[in-house]
Amino acid sequence: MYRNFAEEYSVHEDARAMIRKLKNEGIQLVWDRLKEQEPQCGYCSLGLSCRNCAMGPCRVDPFGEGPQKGVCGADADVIVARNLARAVASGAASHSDHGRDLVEVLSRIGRVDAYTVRDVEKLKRVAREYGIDATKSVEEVAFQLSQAMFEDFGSKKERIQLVNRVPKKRIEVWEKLGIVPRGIDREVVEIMHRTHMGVDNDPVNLLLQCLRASLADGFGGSMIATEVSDILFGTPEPKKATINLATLKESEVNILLHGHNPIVSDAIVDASYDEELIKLAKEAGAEGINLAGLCCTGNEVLMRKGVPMAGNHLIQELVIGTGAADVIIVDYQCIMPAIVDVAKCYHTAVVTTSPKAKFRGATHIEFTPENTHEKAKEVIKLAIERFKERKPELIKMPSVEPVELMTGFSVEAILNALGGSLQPLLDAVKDGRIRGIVGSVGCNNPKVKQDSSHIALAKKLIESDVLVVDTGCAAVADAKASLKTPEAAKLAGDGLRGVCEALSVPPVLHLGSCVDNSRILVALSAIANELGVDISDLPVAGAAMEWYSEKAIAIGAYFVASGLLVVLGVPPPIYGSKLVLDVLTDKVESLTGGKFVVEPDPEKAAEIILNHIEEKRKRLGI
Ligand code: SF4
Ligand code: MSK
Repeated sequence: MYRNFAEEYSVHEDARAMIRKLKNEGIQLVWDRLKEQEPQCGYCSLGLSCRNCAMGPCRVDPFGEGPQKGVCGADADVIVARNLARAVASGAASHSDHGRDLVEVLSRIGRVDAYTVRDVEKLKRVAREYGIDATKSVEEVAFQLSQAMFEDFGSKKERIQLVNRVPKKRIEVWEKLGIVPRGIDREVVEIMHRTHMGVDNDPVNLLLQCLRASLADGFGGSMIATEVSDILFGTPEPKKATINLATLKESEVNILLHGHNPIVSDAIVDASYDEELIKLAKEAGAEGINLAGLCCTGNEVLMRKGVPMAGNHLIQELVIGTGAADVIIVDYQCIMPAIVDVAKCYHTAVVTTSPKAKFRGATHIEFTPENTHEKAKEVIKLAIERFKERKPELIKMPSVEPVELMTGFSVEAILNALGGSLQPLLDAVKDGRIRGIVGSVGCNNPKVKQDSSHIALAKKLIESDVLVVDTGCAAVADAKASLKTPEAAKLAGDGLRGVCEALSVPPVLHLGSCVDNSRILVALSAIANELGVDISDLPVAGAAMEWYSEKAIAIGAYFVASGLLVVLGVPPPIYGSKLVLDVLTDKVESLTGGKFVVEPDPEKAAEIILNHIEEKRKRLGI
């Protein structure tokens, strides 16, 4: 009998129950594959391997005994910086291509019936920022805004539009460093050019381009994704919902919504109310149609529609193990190819929807803005068919109750909760009831016990009167630990507790998905503008304790470029270069006011953040 590692892999009983079940059924999981990979390549972990050309692949010996240069002559500093830059490019490209897909839908408003503008006020507000006459028809304004946003992706502009939201002082910092993003695609392409053999061989120059491309993500691709999602699907408002694997209902047809972009999932939510489909489900023996989210697509529909959330990144294989997941419909990003293999052991259909994200062994049902209604119904019908094929002997739901949470804290919703002005929040920060604000973001990584670091960090911070705002998988982790209910205020220090109780809000606010980290940038820019200071002066920080994705590197980089201290709980592959490490964890602070700190221990990470916040408070004289 092999050892079952469930308790070591996750802090949650729903996950542990499924790990035990799947292991007993002999199914390989992400943690098994990690073990198979160990020991992982030391050169790659340090960032010291390069395969950018056919003279290589090359490696630099970190102990100074073997080769110190690649075949072309690139040394450790250049190789590490180039690798990091390519990771930032990939992360920025992922968020931004997601944003572009939304702009494409925006450009078709009035020409396709599946989509409409649900927040006209926001459409007009954002259009005015782009210098568009917002008095025209909704269709015309939507079209013009889409065209203006497409321009942000190109290479004709000197600066993308939404960077103008930051304080003037911040723009000046970026101008001085030559890192104002000019075009979203342009900055990503320029990284790919500069990291080709024989182009940019100055590691510091490469790192500056990393910051520029990351800003093109934060204030470009990601911010556009958030703004257009709000325009099309509604700006989130506070609402209650439930979370964990118990949100799946054994008696209903279960459809999991996985990936990142709300374009498809929003249509599935609408179709799930279709009387005829509900009737079909009942004829098949189900009590109804139940939806549950995974990862950031889950966050999108949770924030806007209160759709229950099954879990975050490391739950995606486990959810299939309930034996009650009839369809997992995916768009793109963070979808492990392994789910197709796990699904084969059950009756579950994995449905891919995007021409740019196909999986071998999955059912491909391609969604376009023109066919969305019809395809959404097709997916639900497929789920009903699969429901009939369930294998009762393989069904086992975890014996836990769904956890309640409060979600929907867009910047607009936070302002509403504050009575329309930032002043009450600023007063609480000034008088010390709230010591500071921390954005806890990013993924799960099987190298970290699932959710343990996210939760420990959030608890320590709120206990110390620091307001936590979270997104992505970190947000899901905190919600499962019941930190997103107004009652969780009793875990906070006296000051934060008083503020939360007065406003009836949780001490950990859910701001949304990964692209919604742009909401944090918007909020911090507004606070800094209100106080007449730079973002880097604020008592704020970021943390990505369990990150795995290149997107998280891009997010961390745009936080640092914006002047924030960012704690990473998983070491990035930069330790092969003293210079790169030194720049990113120290020297960059004198340039942007922000820097990275690598600290896997959440207690120590919290200490570092709290000291940083107190230091900033002292300098602000508050
Ligand atoms: Fe080797 Fe240089 Fe080619 Fe990289 S670019 S693989 S270091 S020769
Ligand atoms: S889904 S990027 S695992 S947060 Fe955005 Fe989660 Fe990280 Fe994907």
